[in-house]
Amino acid sequence: MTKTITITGAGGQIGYAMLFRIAAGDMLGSDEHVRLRLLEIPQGMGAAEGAALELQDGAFALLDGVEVTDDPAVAFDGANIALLVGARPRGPGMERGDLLAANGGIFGPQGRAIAAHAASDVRVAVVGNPANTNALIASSAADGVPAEQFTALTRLDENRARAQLAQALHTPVGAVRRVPIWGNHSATQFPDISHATLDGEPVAERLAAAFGDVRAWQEQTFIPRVAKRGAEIIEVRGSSSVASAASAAIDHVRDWVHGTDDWTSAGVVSHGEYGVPEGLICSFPVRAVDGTWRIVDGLELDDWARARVDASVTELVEEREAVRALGLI
Ligand code: NAX
Repeated sequence: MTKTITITGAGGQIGYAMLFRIAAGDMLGSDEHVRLRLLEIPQGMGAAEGAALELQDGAFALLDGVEVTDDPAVAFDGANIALLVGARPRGPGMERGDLLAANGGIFGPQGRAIAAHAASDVRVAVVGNPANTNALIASSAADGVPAEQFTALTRLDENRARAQLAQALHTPVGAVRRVPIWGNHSATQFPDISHATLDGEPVAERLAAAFGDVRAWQEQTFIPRVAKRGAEIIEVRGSSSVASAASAAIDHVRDWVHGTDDWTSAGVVSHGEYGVPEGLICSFPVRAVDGTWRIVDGLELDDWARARVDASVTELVEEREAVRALGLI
């Protein structure tokens, strides 16, 4: 049966980078037909309509239709997958409260439209920043939809972390696994290499041989490089991460639907795991089993790692308090 995929902000950069890969089957597989619903605001409609024309010209065998709309009720009708990419960027002089309020005005109504119109099995992945708290706002507004169906993208951070670790170990990235992101998709995130493996073997000794003081390397080089990679891309490319973000969003949904053979990372609702307050959308090490994210349990966090996780979780708590004070959740 054809799957309905809704992409918000589809006329933007990340939208443009993901549409053609989804139509080609990179997300749901080469035997799954898709119908795309592109949601934009009036100013973005032209770009989305142009992308729809190009999708038509791609003659994708798996693409059963494309619809462009500025009406969330139409966009989310029957949606099985919703990629919430469109968000309000931080403008000059905008405080964090202003940013959260502006995004609440987007993600609250979208959450309500999802509850009213999407398929009951809808899987929502929020890309638009601040992604974790936007996902929380949408989930809170989506009465009757289990919070487990709302997630925030931290896969780009994980992919960056795995790639940096692979580079440090002079190895192809595919061999490096178990580098989860904990916390918020922000500069406070904690990319954790303490469980990392290379071809299934722990990397600790190799890192010690390469860097001596591995903790110092993590603190001074690895973590800042990963957490500030977005800024580095802007500096070098002159524009924010686009294709890598689209690719990570596709990885996230593909794994969620088809399952994982090892850990990955996703912002998912906390039920109190690892002491993270219940209800926050927090990034954890996860596996996808039977179409559901499961937080990897029983991992040891030493005092240093615990402090890193706590710092990022504190930021998430503050964001939640701010949106609560604004009446957005
Ligand atoms: P663009 O500004 O190119 O595109 C955003 C699009 O969203 C625009 O076309 C705009 O018209 C549309 N839009 C705005 N409000 C909307 C609404 N209410 N309904 C539907 N569409 C709406 O930004 P782009 O580079 O595509 O980035 C999109 C978002 O991804 C940003 O919030 C960005 O910060 C975030 N990112 C998140 C990442 C992650 O890992 N979670 C990484 C990449 C990226 O920074």
